[in-house]
Amino acid sequence: ADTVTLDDDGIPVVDITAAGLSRTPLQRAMGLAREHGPIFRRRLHGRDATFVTSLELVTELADETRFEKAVGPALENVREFAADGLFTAYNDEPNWAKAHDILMPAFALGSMRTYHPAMLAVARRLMASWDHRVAEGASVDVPDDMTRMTLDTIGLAGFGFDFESFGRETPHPFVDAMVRCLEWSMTRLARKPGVDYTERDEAFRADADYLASVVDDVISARTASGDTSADDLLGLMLGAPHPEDGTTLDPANIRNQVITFLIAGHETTSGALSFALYHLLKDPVALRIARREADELFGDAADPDPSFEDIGKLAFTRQVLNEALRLWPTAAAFSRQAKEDTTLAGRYPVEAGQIFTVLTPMLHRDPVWGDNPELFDPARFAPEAEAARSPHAYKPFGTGERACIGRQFALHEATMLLALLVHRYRFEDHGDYALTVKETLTLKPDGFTVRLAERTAAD
Ligand code: MNH
Repeated sequence: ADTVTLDDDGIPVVDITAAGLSRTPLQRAMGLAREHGPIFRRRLHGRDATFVTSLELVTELADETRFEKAVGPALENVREFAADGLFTAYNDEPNWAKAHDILMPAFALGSMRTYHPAMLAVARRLMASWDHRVAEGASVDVPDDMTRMTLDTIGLAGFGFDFESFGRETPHPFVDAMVRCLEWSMTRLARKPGVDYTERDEAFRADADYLASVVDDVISARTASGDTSADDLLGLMLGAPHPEDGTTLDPANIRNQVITFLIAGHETTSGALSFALYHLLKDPVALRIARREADELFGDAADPDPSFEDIGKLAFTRQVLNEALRLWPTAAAFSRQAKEDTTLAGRYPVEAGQIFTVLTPMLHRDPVWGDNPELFDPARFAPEAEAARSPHAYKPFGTGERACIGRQFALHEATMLLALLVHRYRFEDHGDYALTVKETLTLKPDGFTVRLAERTAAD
């Protein structure tokens, strides 16, 4: 049983040491928020983490004059294998601003146009694989295949490197090693004092070394080709001078960036697509609207050939993704620290450096979302509805200067794939799937399979 006390400021302190951290710490924290309110401290083996969930508090934490990104305990663990890569760099680490400035052009709108053909090519790989499944009457493992798709996409679009995930029975070993490294980062938070974790740490080190060896393959494939003209992510990392001081990234940092982008560039998008398909499977009305939108764009084409501009027309499909990321933001927490002594919500004194972790799925269930926040409803992201709501009510990509750099990349890739899939297939909920969410630092539907059929005139 948890022990609950109040600290001097009236914030509930929930000691969960007796029960320990479950295999689903994020969902456990969601439960604590439901019970103890919009701000609470979770205490585990004497270590505290402060979680916040309300629009009121997050609006303040998003104020960049008073708060900034914190590399919280979980990201400190990720630093063990991503070091000063963009995601895990400290704000004041010079390589953050340097890499940010050098890599920003790769995420401008014009760059999405250059990634579009690779994204479409990989979407077609997925459909070719699914067409075989249709012919066999077999089901597909949705998160596994979404991971194949997003890994191949970031590999090809960002690095000109082909993971060939659809040619494999099981996911590329990069994925398994990465998942174990993320799991290690998550479970390390739950360690009990006095227990020997050497074996786990050695296994982690072996996985991290393997990830680094894949990174070396990716880099040497490019350097061996002698191609220095590519303006993709890797081209910028290897050769682009900083716009102001003309320096380039150093080799150690390049490795950290490659590993960061290979992971950040596919793992969360894969989960987002999986949750979106799950919700479409369970919501025939939304599926019908998404399908009509895709049909209007693609007509009867057996193999549609969407242009870059076409994807911008898939407004409802984009709303489906937004809504899936509302209920299950796949990078489900981010942390903020005070830049100076301040007060939160006019009543909680805060010391400089103090860290708060935003529990995004609960922010996304704040009363601002109405009285049925659990309901999947893409209409919440109709333009009028969005305009009427605070921008701080929705933070699946984090906030401020350190928000997600790959947001447009993810949304372009995912919107296109979702539209192609609803255009091509009928989905059968053959196992009457009940959602369980698996946590490996990021979120994915666990054991989610569907059976596919070709669409008929009646669909
Ligand atoms: Mn992404 C930062 C969520 C797709 C690369 N990303 C973040 C943050 C969130 C996030 C949340 C902020 C973390 C923090 O404040 O500590 N990202 C997502 C989600 C998706 C996603 C939910 C897909 C859906 N991200 C992508 C893709 C890429 C990418 C795709 C690359 C191609 N993300 C990053 C990088 C950062 C980041 C790099 C760190 C940016 C910075 O700190 O400068």
